[in-house]
Amino acid sequence: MPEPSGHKYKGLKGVQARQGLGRLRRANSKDEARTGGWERHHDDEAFVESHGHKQRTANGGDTLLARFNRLAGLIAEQESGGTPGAICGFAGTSVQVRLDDGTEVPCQVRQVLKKRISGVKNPLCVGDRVRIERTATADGAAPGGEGVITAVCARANQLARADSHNRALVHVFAANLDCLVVVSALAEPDLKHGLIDRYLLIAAANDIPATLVVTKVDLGDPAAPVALYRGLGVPTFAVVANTGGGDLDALRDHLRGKTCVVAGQSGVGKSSLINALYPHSAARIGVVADAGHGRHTTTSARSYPLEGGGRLVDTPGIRECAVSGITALDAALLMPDLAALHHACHFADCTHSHEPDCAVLAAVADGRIAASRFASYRSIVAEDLTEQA
Ligand SMILES: Nc1nc2c(ncn2[C@@H]2O[C@H](COP(=O)(O)OP(=O)(O)OP(=O)(O)O)[C@@H](O)[C@H]2O)c(=O)[nH]1
Ligand SMILES: [Mg+2]
Ligand SMILES: [Zn+2]
Repeated sequence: MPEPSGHKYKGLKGVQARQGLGRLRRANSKDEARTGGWERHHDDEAFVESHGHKQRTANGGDTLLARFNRLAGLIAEQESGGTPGAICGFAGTSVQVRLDDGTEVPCQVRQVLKKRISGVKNPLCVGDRVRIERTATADGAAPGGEGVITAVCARANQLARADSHNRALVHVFAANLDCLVVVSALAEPDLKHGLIDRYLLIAAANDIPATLVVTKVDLGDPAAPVALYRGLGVPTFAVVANTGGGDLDALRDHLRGKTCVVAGQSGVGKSSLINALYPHSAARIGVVADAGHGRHTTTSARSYPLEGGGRLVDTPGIRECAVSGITALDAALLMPDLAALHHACHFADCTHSHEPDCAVLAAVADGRIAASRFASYRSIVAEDLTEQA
């Protein structure tokens, strides 16, 4: 179903395009129908029933996130004790929690907490800040080893995606991310604007700041892509990942202390990059292990500490690069170069395809918007977003 046309987006004029959907939503908070769909979930039947087909056209992670944060707030009011930590992985039925002193404790999730956040398939994910209580060991020794998660904190953001086989399902892969590091080789394999632009859009839609790393710059001149993406406000670094050249030191400084997810096509040099950046980190194990075959062995996310602070989250969720859960209009508003001209189009809900007096089409024609960016937008709309309409 197409969105009704009208003035609903007029309030977005002048809103900076670097914003994620969450903030766009808040600027548009009256528009309830649009915020319903992303949180639709297969075990949330009541919600599905009450909202009907409208959800198919709605989008974004904000409602799921808002609901999670509401529940987390309620729980926190009653569960103030315990030791704070963050979820760093899953092992069988236990959740690995890393305490602030670095100790890792395998934990169970308190039953009542599980119940309260029902309606979400995977209520807790890597990156969640939690509180735990230590459970005494069987031999009566001091508490240690095992614990129970009693409360979870509100999330700053989350990396979520509609299931590729069932668009009604939402998977949350990781929470509280500071950076999505998009890795693309200049050559071998060729730089793919479509892939970079998709990852940047996924980051924007999930409210996660993105950084671009162009690898293999020993094989050519990265000036054009570096200028393009820096011009879009994306911190961009040109490196030789395998021998450690280029902007590698600047990249390490940029990432210091951040919790990152690294994304990119096979063979672009992700493992080489992590090796070069963090030669002594356990992070190498997870990311290096996926080289070549065996990439399906990692089924759940895991986070690793990095030298100099920060964490690297290894999640299979980022390997599939398709935009989902947003409309064409959202996509245009989340791409800063298109969004900057959106207000100048004749129609407030212009999709920049066939409309008269379209400022975006005019800018593509005279080169103010890069042809590659507009091609990405069109292909995202045509290939990624149509099935959800
Ligand atoms: N010339 C050149 N080769 C590189 C560079 N970075 C990585 N390579 C080579 O590219 C190949 C792939 O690098 P990997 O680090 O395994 O790539 P990856 O992204 O981890 O690949 P997957 O694990 O399959 O996803 C290796 O042979 C590297 O030595 C670079 O900056 N320049
Ligand atoms: Mg690798
Ligand atoms: Zn337009």
